[in-house]
Amino acid sequence: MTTDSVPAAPAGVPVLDVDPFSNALLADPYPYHERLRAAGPVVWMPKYGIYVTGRHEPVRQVLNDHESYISSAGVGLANFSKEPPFRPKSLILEADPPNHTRARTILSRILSPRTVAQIRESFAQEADHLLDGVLEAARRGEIVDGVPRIAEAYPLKVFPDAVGLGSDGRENLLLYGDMIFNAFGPRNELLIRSAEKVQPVTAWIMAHCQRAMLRPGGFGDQIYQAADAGEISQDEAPMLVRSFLSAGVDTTVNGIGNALWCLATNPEAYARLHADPSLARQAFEESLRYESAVQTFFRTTSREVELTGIPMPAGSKVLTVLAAANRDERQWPDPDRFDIGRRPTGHMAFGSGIHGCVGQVVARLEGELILAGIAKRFARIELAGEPTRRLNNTLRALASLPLRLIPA
Ligand code: QZP
Repeated sequence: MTTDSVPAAPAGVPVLDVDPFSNALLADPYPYHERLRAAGPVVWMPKYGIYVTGRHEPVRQVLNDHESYISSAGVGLANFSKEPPFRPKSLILEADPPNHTRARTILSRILSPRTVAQIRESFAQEADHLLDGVLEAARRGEIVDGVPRIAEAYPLKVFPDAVGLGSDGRENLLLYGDMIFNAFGPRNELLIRSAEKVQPVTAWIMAHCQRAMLRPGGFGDQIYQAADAGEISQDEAPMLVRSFLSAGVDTTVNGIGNALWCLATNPEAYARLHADPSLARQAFEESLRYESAVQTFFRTTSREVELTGIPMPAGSKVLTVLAAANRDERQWPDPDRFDIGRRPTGHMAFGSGIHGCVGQVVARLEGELILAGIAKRFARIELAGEPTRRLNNTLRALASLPLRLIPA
């Protein structure tokens, strides 16, 4: 975005002059989130000329009013009615009804609770297999890096298997995820650096959206079956497969990585989980609230609209800070406490409304199975060194998480 395209500060709106996509705020977002919530229900950020909300209630309002706050102008900083999208628009993410509805209907059928019942057994076996290997390493006294060894390994195995991809080249899924989640932010160093490798990665992704690359019966093939049935065109099918490959890996990798970090840094919570592994699902949910993998995304106003009494003109970009809403003291008692005993119903980590995460049943399944499998095998889980972060404009991501896992 060039400086002269940034709108002037509107009268009467609190101003917060920070760069939420700077390395400093991405590395340590919570003090900034507190300032954001304290400054007002909606604030203006002059650096990008955007409205920003970090309180639970206005975030919920924005995400539940898809007519006033549209997605077809992009859910990143870029306004697609003023600049071309960096890649062909997603048929589901960057769409409004009625187009969105057609795509959503297909994906929610493929990712239904019935599907989860069908895949649960194989996902559980894979979790057991992976964690048995980790247990052996722990018995040999090895320090395990929880990021590649668990958080990346598990989703990279089970999800592409379910989509129906072969096993070669899956590292492209992580590179692609890093790029597209950076691309929801400004064209800063992070985006420029992850986009340097974009050409071969995008070529790999698009090639693997073709029907011939997808095992019959898998999630990817089921999209082509929907095209066969006339629900979408044959040209749209690979684009919907692209949504699986865009949204299905980096999100759960970081959801699981962040959950491991929460448990390694909260020994009382881990002790409770170890004593009762049936808390795994709730523990994963609390980690989504406490360390939301997807920290933010945008909407664009379709008309002049008032949010908590603050008028915003048509065509405004509105940043919803999900991670800040998830620690809003107006919504949660003791929000900065990681408490696996709470049921964090209404957290915003999966979004809300018609665009709420369509894959959330699969994400929860993966999180539950990994946390339950760890809880059963290990008496304690401790940091064996300083974790390092992978900064990303949208994701809260770890680069490494050295763990000492003490077998039960
Ligand atoms: C990414 C797509 C948190 C969301 C922005 C994740 C996401 C969802 C969908 C797609 C990509 O359809 O490409």
